[in-house]
This record gives sequence, structure tokens and C-alpha cells, in this order.
Amino acid sequence: TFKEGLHDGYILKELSEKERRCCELLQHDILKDFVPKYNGTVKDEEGKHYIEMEDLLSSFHEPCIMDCKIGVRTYLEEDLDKSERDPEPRTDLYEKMIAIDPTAPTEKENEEKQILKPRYMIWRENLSSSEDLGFRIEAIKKSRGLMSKEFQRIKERNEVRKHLTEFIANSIPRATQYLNRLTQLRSTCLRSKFFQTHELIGSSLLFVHDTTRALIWMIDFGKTRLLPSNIHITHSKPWVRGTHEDGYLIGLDNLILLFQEIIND
Ligand code: 4IP
Ligand code: ADP
Ligand code: MN
Repeated sequence: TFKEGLHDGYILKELSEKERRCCELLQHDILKDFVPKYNGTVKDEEGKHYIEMEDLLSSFHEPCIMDCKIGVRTYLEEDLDKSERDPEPRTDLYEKMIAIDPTAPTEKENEEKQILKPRYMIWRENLSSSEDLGFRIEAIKKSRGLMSKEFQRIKERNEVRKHLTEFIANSIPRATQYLNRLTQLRSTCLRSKFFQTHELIGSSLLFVHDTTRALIWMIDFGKTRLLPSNIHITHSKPWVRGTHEDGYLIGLDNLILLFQEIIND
């Protein structure tokens, strides 16, 4: 879905003003080494706008890639409010749901063949490891292989661990590289102004390795929001409506624990 950027080693992602704002702020935050470089916006021939950002894969040789969506909650509180005020049931979400599990919809949903977005998102969190571990595997691409997105039902800790182990091809040195990067990311998050003042919803960690290197970046800030000034979050307490907690550190801590387990076994 991304296009080639104007500059070498850069790609274009469809512009969202909220994401653009985050990319810009992050260039000046201590998290800057953990996010793609941002090079401003671009307009194409048809007048569509994009953000131009670093292609994180460009310096790798036949990379393996894993996208982990971080957080216990994957939708915004404002979307929940909106859905209650003005419910807009969707046919596409009903169809995505029955494609994963035909028995999941309620009787009413089956009659209407429609589903509300928060209901779909919460169901996906519960079906996967998001709810319990604060992260889920969204996609994995082994070098030269195809991108697989068949991880919707990977929920149990041991199952998740099995997929992580497979992703790193059982390599302890690689697990150690990833673990070091995760612990650096964690300590940088704790000191980051950006992290202290934002809720990160639906954001991912992109794991990328080849035979020599293994790195991790934060990506996808489309649903990252500045917190109201009177609200402070821990990123690690469970979400209760109104708190804006995102569970980002729950996910990061579980990833750290899992890589430690893989290394120590
Ligand atoms: C998708 O569900 C993902 O959660 C998308 O998030 C989300 O986009 C989609 O909402 C939702 O349908 P599946 O992963 O089960 O397909 P992401 O793009 O980060 O993976 P939003 O717009 O919430 O970021 P809709 O409303 O775009 O369909
Ligand atoms: P969306 O908002 O459409 O979900 P994302 O920002 O999550 O888009 O990106 C989707 C996928 O594109 C990611 O899983 C990753 O594989 C790839 N991707 C995203 N950003 C980059 C980047 N800067 N460099 C290389 N690949 C990227
Ligand atoms: Mn997204």
C-alpha cells in the first residue's frame, strides 16, 4: 500500500494529519532513533497527500519482518463514545468476523449481517493475545517468503512464544539483539516527553532482521493522540474507561519477558 518516496530509501504513506504531527514531534524526541526518519509531506499528480518516511527495510538484505501491534486496547475512547451516540454497524466488519470465526456473531448480528467497530475490535483483542499480553502478532514475513497475517487466533503465551522463536529461526544471538533493543526502547520510553504525553493506540513495533542485524522500530501513529492536559497515564495499568490507559508497557514488558525466556531455555 506504500509508494516509493521521492528520496532514496524513503517511502510514502497516505497522509493523516494526526500521524504527521506525531512523526514531526518524534523527530525531536529522544525516541527519534526508534522511529523512521520523517521527511515532510508530498503531493502526487492526482493531488493526494503523503508523508515521506524512511524505508526501514532498505538497509537490510532479504529481511525477515514481524509486525506486533502493541497495547491492550486497539480503538480510541472517542470512537467508543461516537459508536454509542451514533451507532454505525458495518457489513465489512461482519464479513471479516465470520471469515475468522463463523460462530462469533450474535443472533442479532447474523440477522443484520452487520457489526459495530468497537465490538469487532474488542473481539479481535480477546481472540488474540492483545487483551492478556498487551500485544499481538499481526504479520510475519520470513526472508523471501510471503507476508502471513494468519495470527488472529494466537492468544496463549506459549503459542505466541512458539511463533517468536520460529520468527528468529531459533537463533539465540538474534534473540539477544532483539532483547537489547527492547530494553533500550523501554528505558527510552520512560524518559520520553512524547511517550509521557500521548496515548498510543493501534501502534506497532516492526521487527526487522537479516543474517547480520536485528532491529526494532515504532511505527503507525494513526491513532496516537495527545492526552488531555489533566490526564496522566502509566501505560501499564489496565484500561478502565475514561483513564486513556493504552497498555503499551504491558505489551513491551511481555515481549521482553518472552525474549528472556527464549534465551534462557
Ligand atoms: C482493522 O481490523 C485494523 O484494526 C485496522 O488497524 C483498523 O484501522 C481497521 O478499522 C480494522 O478494520 P483487522 O486488522 O482485523 O483487519 P490497522 O490499520 O492499524 O491494522 P483504523 O482505521 O482503526 O486504524 P477500519 O475502520 O479502517 O476498517
Ligand atoms: P496502516 O496504518 O495502514 O496499518 P502501518 O503504518 O501499520 O500502516 O504499516 C503497514 C505495514 O507496512 C507494516 O506492518 C510494515 O510491514 C510496513 N511499514 C510501515 N512503515 C514502514 C517503514 N517505515 N518502512 C518499511 N516498512 C514499513
Ligand atoms: Mn493503522
